[in-house]
Amino acid sequence: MNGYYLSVGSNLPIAGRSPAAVLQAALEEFSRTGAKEQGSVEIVAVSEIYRTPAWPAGHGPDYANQAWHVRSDHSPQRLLDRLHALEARFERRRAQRWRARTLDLDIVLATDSQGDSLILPDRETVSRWMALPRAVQMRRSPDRLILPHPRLHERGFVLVPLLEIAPGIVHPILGRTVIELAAALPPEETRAIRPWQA
Ligand code: A4P
Ligand code: MG
Repeated sequence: MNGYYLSVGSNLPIAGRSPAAVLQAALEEFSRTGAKEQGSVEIVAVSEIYRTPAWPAGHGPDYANQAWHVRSDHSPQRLLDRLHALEARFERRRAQRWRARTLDLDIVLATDSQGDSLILPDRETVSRWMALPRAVQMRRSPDRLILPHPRLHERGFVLVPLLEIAPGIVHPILGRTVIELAAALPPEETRAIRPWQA
């Protein structure tokens, strides 16, 4: 069994449902279809839903963001395929990088059955994606699964929810825990993040 930590986000309503309601519906659908498909998927923990300003600043309405911890015997690629199918059921359209979206499901960290963090496809490739300058990030997106997610350590909207459910998980390239990564963020990355209901 692998452990998967997902960062889930939405900043467009569907059929009158708010982004937070979209995340709740996606979680229900994910648990329901998990039971029907081959291989098991178990939801271990789910964070609060947070309201986060769109990143980069000015790219659309606030997001609802949440972290999910899932245990599964799916390979990382098989799980990602399922997440893409779920995004499609929630009317996700892929057009331009970082544009507003109804549902985005990213795998940000994965652990093997021993609890050790996975690196995919290899350390060198992940390090290269992590080092990509901002202007190039905007133009290029990976055509294969990269783990940990190359931008995980930079983003308040990922780390704040993750902190609730995975504080001690170690980033296998940076050698730092989620607590340490969150503490190292510049204050402006987290200042405006608050619980969705507040
Ligand atoms: N891919 C590679 N590695 C992964 C991974 N670990 N998890 C591939 C998920 N997908 C991965 O992703 C592009 C390609 O990356 C896919 O083909 C997949 O196989 P995508 O979901 O089609 O495109 P995207 O969502 O634009 O890219 P990505 O990387 O998910 O975007 P970001 O960088 O995560 O930005 N602001 C706030 N406040 N909250 C947000 O949630 N999200 C984004 C999305 C921008 N701004 C945001 C938020
Ligand atoms: Mg994505």
